[in-house]
Amino acid sequence: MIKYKHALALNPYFGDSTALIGIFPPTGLEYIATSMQDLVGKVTLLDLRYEKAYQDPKVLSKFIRNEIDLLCVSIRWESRFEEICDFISQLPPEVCTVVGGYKATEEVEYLFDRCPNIAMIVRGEGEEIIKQIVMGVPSKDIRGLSYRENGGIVHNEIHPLPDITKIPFPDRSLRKHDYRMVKYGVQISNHTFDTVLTTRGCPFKCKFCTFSLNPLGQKRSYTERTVQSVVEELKTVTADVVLFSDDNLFTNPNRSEQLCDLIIENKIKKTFVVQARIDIAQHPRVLDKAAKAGFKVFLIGIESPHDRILKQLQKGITQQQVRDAFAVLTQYDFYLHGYFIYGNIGETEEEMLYIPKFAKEIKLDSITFQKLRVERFSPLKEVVEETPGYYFNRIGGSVYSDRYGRKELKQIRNRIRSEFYDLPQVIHTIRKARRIGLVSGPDLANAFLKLPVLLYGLARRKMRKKI
Ligand code: B12
Ligand code: SF4
Repeated sequence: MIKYKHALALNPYFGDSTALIGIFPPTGLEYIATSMQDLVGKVTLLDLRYEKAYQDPKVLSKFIRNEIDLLCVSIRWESRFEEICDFISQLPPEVCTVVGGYKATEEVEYLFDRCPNIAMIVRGEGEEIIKQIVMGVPSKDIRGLSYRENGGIVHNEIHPLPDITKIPFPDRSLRKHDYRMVKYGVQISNHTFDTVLTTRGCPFKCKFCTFSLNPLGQKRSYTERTVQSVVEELKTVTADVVLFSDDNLFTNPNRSEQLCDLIIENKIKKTFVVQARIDIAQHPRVLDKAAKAGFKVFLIGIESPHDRILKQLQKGITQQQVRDAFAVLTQYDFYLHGYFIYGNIGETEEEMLYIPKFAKEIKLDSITFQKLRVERFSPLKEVVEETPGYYFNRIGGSVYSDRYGRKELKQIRNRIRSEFYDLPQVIHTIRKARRIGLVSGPDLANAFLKLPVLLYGLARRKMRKKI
């Protein structure tokens, strides 16, 4: 007997902030929709970024009232959290509403309080939990579930992490559209985008990072899918560009090599984007194969050019190792993007401003740099709390110090940006992106023609931030 006739899996995010750029599908929600699809009458997957009419909660509520008996919402980001709460609160209270996701797991009590229509919150990885919900297992027997009962909230014990070798990969046929790079309503590239997740967890223990800590503070054990199943999934992907959204695709270089071999053997022709550590430079054979298999963009966590700070962050690398790694990586025609953190404990302005110089010395094509942040379970939280003069205003927020407050760090950020992204660098970046096929000539011409719309969107966003 099927308990729910029609479940709606809803990605509630839309809008035009950086965090909401519509480029990648909601991977976690797609895993959930796929896991429950054989156990309910029908699943509809709705990504509000692409559903203008349903961005109006009244229109969406009408659809839900008419069609839906189980509403499943994914809340993943800190960004826009309050707007998402407002939006969910306006949806029909009579329809059973389950939410899950990284941010939902961090904010269980708050969400129940803020959104009276939420009936259940799934904490952590939800594939097995949602199956039990739709099969009608009593709430008290579902581990990982928080739910309302007799006017109170019950939190069941934690669910064991699911075995990712047994979880079905996202069923792309549930989607209604392709994912494209759209910014302020302007399509930046003709390419279509997708994500594939081949492992979960990361064995490293960098102090600032909560990637491999699930939002319950548990270390997510590093687990691999078989490379064969990854290739089976890739065969269902129609997008031109695929992000391997693993924390680090090269944690196990032998496996990465096998994956490249299989991609080549199966003639899968895509542009692959990967998140990596510099350690991959020690495996030139894997890099050769990665280049052949279509790996073109490497997103690499460098974090700092300074050994003292790298040590403090427990990154497990040194400046010299970064230099040696880039001497190897720049031999390939990869697009190399580096992530940095500034505003670290004890870091001086001069040290922060070395980031753009260093990034140019090692020949990075582009960089992003973020202020040091403290997450709920980040090991760094204690260090900040114990260091005189350093503080943070909220969990998930930036770390400031008496010497470097919001204003000072903003000025430093602007200087890092302008020193790295000078005109020659911008020209280099665009040329490289074009040469390796990330953007085409017509894409650039189109973006240029739509420049006024892009600038207007940017200005509106800045205004909104100031308010
Ligand atoms: C890949 C990735 C990205 C990709 C996006 C991929 C995508 N598909 O959207 C990119 C590179 C674009 C990205 C960007 C950003 N990211 Co990111 N990203 C990740 C990463 C590494 C993996 C996410 C993932 O695919 N996980 C695997 C899936 C299966 O897990 P999941 O999403 O958590 O879903 C499971 C559960 O949460 C739950 N679940 C989820 N939804 C629902 C719904 C229901 C109904 C139920 C029952 C269950 C459920 O079940 C799912 C299946 O197990 C995570 C870290 C991590 N290891 O999780 C950070 C992470 C999610 N990102 C984070 C951040 C901050 C960002 C940025 C804001 C960074 C920035 N400053 O620009 C941007 C903004 C993204 C945006 N909205 O556009 C934070 C979020 C923290 C927070 N509370 O806000 C994380 C947790 C990293 C961290 N600890 O800092 N990111
Ligand atoms: S920064 Fe990268 S390598 Fe370090 S723990 Fe996080 S995901 Fe792993």
